[in-house]
Amino acid sequence: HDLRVAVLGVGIMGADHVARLATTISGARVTVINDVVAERAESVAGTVPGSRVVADPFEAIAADDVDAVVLATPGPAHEKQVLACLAARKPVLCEKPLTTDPATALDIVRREAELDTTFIQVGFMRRFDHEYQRLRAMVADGTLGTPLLMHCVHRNASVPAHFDSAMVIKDSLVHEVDVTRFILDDEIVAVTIRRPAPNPAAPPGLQDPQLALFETASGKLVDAEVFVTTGVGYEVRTEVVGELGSTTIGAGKISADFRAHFAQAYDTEMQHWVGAVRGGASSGSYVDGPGAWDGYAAAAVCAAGVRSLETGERVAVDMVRRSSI
Ligand code: ISE
Repeated sequence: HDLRVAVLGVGIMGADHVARLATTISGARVTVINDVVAERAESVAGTVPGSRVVADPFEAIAADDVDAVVLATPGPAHEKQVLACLAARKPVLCEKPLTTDPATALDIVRREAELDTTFIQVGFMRRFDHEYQRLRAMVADGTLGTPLLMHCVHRNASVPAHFDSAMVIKDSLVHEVDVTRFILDDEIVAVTIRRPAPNPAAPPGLQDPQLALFETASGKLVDAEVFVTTGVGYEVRTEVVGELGSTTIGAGKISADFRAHFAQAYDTEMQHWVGAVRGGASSGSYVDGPGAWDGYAAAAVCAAGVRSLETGERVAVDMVRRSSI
């Protein structure tokens, strides 16, 4: 039978996932919908025949008509909800960030490692974008030679009113953190965040834009502009500079927002996840993509980034070795 999916959190991202599961993805259907705003949950459930609203997120996770869970709730809610999925042995696609701090992310990595199966996939969907996959292949197959530098641009037309300067790092720049790890197959060991004069059109107190510099374990440097109040559109560019040449993806592509911009990536991510969950019981893994470790590494790098934003200093990334798990 189809995979029965609960979607927790049906704001912008979660509602998009519900629509995707209902119209685009094969082999799965939404049976349970949850949101802290009851009216929003009812409204979205009304668009999905056969789905029902469960008001409590933990009851939704444990429900008998739920095989797997998509978490699109706010970041601070992820820790307890992911742990509840592990306790119920329910595969979970957790939207980024895995959790909002390294310590809780590391605890989740360790708790999952105690189980006999991998349950957690993290929603770093750019890894499923065909352009990013082409770029990674060019690095992996040596077309560019030894990668030396990456230059990134990540622009939003606007962000929600509650967005603060730390969220520019933890909610937006986090994608460049994961893309760096994905493309270069390397860990980030230090972060420097610089604060240019803020955009006069940015809300008071929001440090926007920000300029990040990542240093990787093998000595590469990655710079990233993150600018979330452009008032223009959604734009993401990534250039890899190697010893034999350079390649840029995303140049000239501007969209209304991230859902439109990365629609193919979100669709491919969700279809691969459904396939992995449906086939996972025997393989010992319900994951086809970034997992809890990737969520922890991103949280550790973002924590260093927020520290650097506060101090103006270069901050070393504090994270355990993967071999210690
Ligand atoms: C959002 O959560 C995303 O994941 C988008 O990719 C990012 O551009 C946006 O700034 C975030 O708020």
